[in-house]
Amino acid sequence: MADQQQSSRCPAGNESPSTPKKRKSPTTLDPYHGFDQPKKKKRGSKTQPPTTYHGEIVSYTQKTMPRDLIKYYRQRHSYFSKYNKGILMDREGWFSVTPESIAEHIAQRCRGDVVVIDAFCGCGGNTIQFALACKQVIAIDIDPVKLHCARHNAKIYGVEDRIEFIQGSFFDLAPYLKADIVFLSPPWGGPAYLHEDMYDLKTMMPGNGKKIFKLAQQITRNVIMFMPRNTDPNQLALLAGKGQCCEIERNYLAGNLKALTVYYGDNLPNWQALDELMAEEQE
Ligand code: MGP
Ligand code: SAH
Repeated sequence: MADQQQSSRCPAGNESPSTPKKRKSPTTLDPYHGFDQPKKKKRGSKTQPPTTYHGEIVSYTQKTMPRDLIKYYRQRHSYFSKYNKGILMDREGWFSVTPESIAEHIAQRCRGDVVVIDAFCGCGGNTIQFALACKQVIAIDIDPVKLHCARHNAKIYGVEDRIEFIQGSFFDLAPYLKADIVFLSPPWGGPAYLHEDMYDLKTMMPGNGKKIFKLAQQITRNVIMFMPRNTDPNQLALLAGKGQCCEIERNYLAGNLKALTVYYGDNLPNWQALDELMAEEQE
């Protein structure tokens, strides 16, 4: 079945249809610091040691993949169509990456001469698609391992020259940034986000979803949030503010609901772009 995106246009306040692994804070701004080249294969040894960066495995195989992440490994080509070209992802990257067709759809809704901040870029699933559709991307991640993977993956897609990678916390960097659109896909607290019937924005890590949204709104009113599929839609609508609209889009992959994307702002939702894109996607 083809990937589908469903949208609901909902006024604020109305009923609408619809912990990341802690790492020591980085001591250097050089995302290549500590890069461990894969060791040369010893004569007679059968298995190649995995590629690591700062001691983290960034290149898993079916054999080295932890059992709890095997379901993600099976979906590898839906995350990156160029997976076989040497895509790198660390453990958290595997269960957080936005599937390529969904990332492409979101980016195409923003396409044009615009600068986009990907405030929590991870291994680059969204960053790469924004770079393919938009003028420039500012890709931020607190974790140097993620930035290393994202930069490497962007090279595979030939878009690294349109991305400025910044290592740091979005909370610290936000007051200094300018852009037309801010995209937010923060950690949801790991795959356990589905344990609750309804995901509460307040439990979003780091901090609180509302706080992250308000910070992004100080950069631009055009904010996109990538959210768990079980998020309370009322909470999402209320973020838009009294009398304001937002759009809650359900993102499907092969018929399975994967996530919600919420569009807020003066230029988003862009209904005309959405209508054009839906027509293109149905062709
Ligand atoms: P999932 O529900 O953990 O896995 O994540 P799966 O196998 O796709 O779902 P299943 O129910 O079909 O088995 C679904 C999607 O949500 C992932 O592909 C990611 O795009 C996104 N996602 C998941 N997590 C845990 C996070 C997260 O912490 N942060 C962000 N930004 N995205 C996440
Ligand atoms: N959209 C991404 C996945 C994002 S996962 C993709 O498609 O690949 C969320 C990311 O937020 C993780 O990589 C984590 O390292 C990062 N992160 C956590 N706290 C952060 C902070 N305070 N500032 C910036 N990035 C942060």
